[in-house]
Amino acid sequence: MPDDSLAQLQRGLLDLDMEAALAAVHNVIAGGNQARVKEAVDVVTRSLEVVGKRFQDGEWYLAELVYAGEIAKDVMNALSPLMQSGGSPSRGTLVIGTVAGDLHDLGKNIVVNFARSAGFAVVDLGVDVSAQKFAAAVREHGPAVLGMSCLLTSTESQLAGVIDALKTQGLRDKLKVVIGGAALSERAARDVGADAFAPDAVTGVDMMKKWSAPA
Ligand code: B1M
Repeated sequence: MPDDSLAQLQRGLLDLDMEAALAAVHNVIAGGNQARVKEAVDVVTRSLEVVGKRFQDGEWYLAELVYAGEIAKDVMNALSPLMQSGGSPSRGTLVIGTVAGDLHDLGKNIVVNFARSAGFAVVDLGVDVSAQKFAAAVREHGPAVLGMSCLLTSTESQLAGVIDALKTQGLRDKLKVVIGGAALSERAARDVGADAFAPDAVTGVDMMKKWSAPA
């Protein structure tokens, strides 16, 4: 019988059916196939684009956006252990968080999982992280890379605030800064003085690998 778990996962997310989505993801996990795990992450990402479009077009309201986010979070939490298949950290440290005022974390969490899997020690500061908290974590952990996630146009200015705080404290030259998230672009990276914009988690972690010592 063909395995339609990924189609079922997509239907679960877009029909707001938590039970169906979780049953589908558990089938994927039970299969133990790493490539299918990556495909499942892609299905979640693509489905959330549809969710965002429905919200933007007024077809769905905040309640639906919130619930779709909760389903996606539970699905990603289930997949998370399988996304961290790497060995012991050897590439240095990544400090990462979502900027102040922004509570979106699904994309950041994917970056965290991929980075751990690639051998980075990751310090995840969570969401709604102030410039001072980013700077304090950089001072404390001395990372090779600082990653910031930002999904809201209204919080884009926070990125420059963090980089200013790093400069003021003499920390900016000691690390690379990468930004990512739906609100951003390469232009945003140039404008705020980041080293790079990552359109997706794989590209972001590939950049980090190039910047850091080889594993
Ligand atoms: Co909100 N939301 N949301 N939301 N939400 C967006 C972002 C929006 C585009 C939807 C829309 O209108 N089309 C819109 C922002 C518009 C704008 O500012 N331009 C929006 C809005 C308006 C809002 C609220 C203001 C709604 C309201 O309250 N009226 C509110 C804000 C709350 C707040 O943060 N203060 C809000 C709330 C929420 C939920 C909490 C309900 C939920 C988030 C749940 C959670 O994250 N735990 C949610 C969701 C789910 C979305 C959408 C639908 C999906 C986001 C997502 O997780 N995508 C989103 C629509 C969209 O993005 N098209 C939307 C999947 C994820 C894997 O992708 O995060 O882009 P993404 O990450 C990718 C890459 O961008 C990249 O790698 C990831 C994987 O490849 N990446 C990095 C991300 N960070 C990176 C960091 C890196 C490198 C790469 O290095 C550091």
